[in-house]
Amino acid sequence: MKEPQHEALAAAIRAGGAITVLTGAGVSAASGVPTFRGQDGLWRSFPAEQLATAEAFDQDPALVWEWYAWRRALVAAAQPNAAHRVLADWSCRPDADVRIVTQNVDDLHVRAGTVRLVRLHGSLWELACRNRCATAPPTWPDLRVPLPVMPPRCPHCGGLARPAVVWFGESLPADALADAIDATRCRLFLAVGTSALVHPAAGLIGMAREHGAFTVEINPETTAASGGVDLALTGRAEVVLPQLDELAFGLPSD
Ligand code: BJW
Repeated sequence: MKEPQHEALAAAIRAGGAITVLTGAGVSAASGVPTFRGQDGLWRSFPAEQLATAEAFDQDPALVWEWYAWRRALVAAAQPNAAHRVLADWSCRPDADVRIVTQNVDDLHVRAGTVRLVRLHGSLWELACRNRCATAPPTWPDLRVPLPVMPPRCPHCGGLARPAVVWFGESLPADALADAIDATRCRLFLAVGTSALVHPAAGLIGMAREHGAFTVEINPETTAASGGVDLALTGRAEVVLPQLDELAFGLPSD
């Protein structure tokens, strides 16, 4: 990758200053985690929009939990890929001001060692009481695969537990959204592996541009964001990010 635009982007990454990277499901594709809206994204022919809602859960908690149990097993067996590792390295550079804002709930950024990570849509590895009972904490970790009881129960009130993720129609965690909006005040904003269809996350790209950031998309496909960014790089995250890393810092990250 020696095109002038890649060299220029690598130079901008090397130059430092505030850099924010918004990630989506495409970043985990090379780890074997299906995207939501890709050809492999359907689970038993259900689009995510039909399962990732409180209404779907209340109608058929066993079905929705089956989807999450399948995804938890798949992610537990997966490993962070080269894209996660490069972003983790950037976030750890002592001279860097790099924040990663992710829509992903798989926690592969966490497992890659990312610091300054904002998780907009929660985590597959945390549960919450569906009834929001007074005695349960807002969320609690549960890494067990498989879960011993399906659907899992709230240990405090005995009612149903739910995955602590953000479903359609639900508000994002206020602190995470505030951190993400704050991160749009940056010099360089990269949107990697997201279809940019789901709001408010998708709106962060335009917000960053309004704040004067140079905005870049990295995606093998054209997306809802492609026309509105300063530079759209066509390619897979696990290929393009290591290339940029090598151009910027000289050493392959693997
Ligand atoms: C690769 C690759 C490789 C493949 N390398 N790339 C404004 C306008 C319109 C609607 C709304 C709006 N504001 C709010 C809404 C409503 C709604 C919404 O956005 N709807 C749209 C679908 C129209 N948003 C909400 O309800 C949000 N809540 C909210 O705003 O509350 C206030 C409110 C409520 C009601 C009305 C108004 C305001 C909550 C959104 C929660 C999203 N939750 C999910 C599920 C999380 C839990 C779970 O995982 O089960 O989050 S949905 C799903 O989509 C998941 C993802 O994080 C999210 C984004 O998907 P992502 O990451 O972009 O994945 P894909 O599959 O779409 O794309 C993958 C991309 O990767 C593709 O482009 C590939 O090409 C690419 N790719 N291989 C790089 N190797």
